[in-house]
Amino acid sequence: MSIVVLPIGLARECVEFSAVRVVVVVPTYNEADNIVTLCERVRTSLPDAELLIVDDSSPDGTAALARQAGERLGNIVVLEQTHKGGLGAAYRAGFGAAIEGGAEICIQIDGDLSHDPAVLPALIANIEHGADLAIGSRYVPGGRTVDWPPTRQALSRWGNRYAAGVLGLAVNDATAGMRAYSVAALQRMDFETVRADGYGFQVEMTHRLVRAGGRIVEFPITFSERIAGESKLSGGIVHEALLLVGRLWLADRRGRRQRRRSGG
Ligand SMILES: Nc1nc2c(ncn2[C@@H]2O[C@H](COP(=O)(O)OP(=O)(O)OP(=O)(O)O)[C@@H](O)[C@H]2O)c(=O)[nH]1
Ligand SMILES: [Mg+2]
Repeated sequence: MSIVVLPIGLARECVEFSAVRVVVVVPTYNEADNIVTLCERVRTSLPDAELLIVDDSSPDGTAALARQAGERLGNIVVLEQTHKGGLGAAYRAGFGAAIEGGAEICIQIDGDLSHDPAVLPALIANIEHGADLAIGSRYVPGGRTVDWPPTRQALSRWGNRYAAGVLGLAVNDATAGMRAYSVAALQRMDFETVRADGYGFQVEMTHRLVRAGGRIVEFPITFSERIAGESKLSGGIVHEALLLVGRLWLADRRGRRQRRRSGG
């Protein structure tokens, strides 16, 4: 496993963005109350980046609002899926389309304003300086969550400790939804075959990248509870993430045995 901790807090001025094609992938389901503000804030933070909204035909008209925002702000593409297929499917479709369009860095950010787009240049700066994945992390010094009830905080914090401990990830916030990936790393880790949805998707992606020898940086962020719209967190998503950790642990063990048998 190779995790290189690069200097965090790299300022926007360190990096010349104009040559790098950045696509910001935003999965949305019923985010009509948030999507326009999110588009405006991302555009302010990253004037040249493309925004790719992956919407699962939200009944509240999120996609139409995103398209209208695109007419005003420019460089916003809406990828409409036919049905609600979950977070993992939305990211797979979004990353695939971004790469096909020539992206060199893929960012992911939630559409509910829980993540502050002002942090995005710092995540990009870390990729520019050699990281394969820069995570906007709540659980490194300087990171925090605001307005989450204690039970939710405990579930997230201990869920992360469990996943990192069992899988040996050496990552503090493997479930984080605010990230930047280098496209070269995404291609190397074969992201289309990542199966999990919900928080599990983030954990499986992190595990894949660590096993592929990827370099990961965690950059401290403040995560705020959504103000508008409804959470899609369900018991099923938590259950999936717990089972996933077991599945990945077994796969690691099988891999180690096979390598031992073949003398590798
Ligand atoms: N395309 C798509 N987006 C989804 C789906 N489920 C959730 N999302 C979006 O993914 C992002 C994160 O989802 P949230 O509902 O905020 O879920 P969460 O962050 O796990 O839960 P909270 O912290 O309680 O808000 C938001 O932008 C959602 O709109 C889905 O099935 N398809
Ligand atoms: Mg959320």
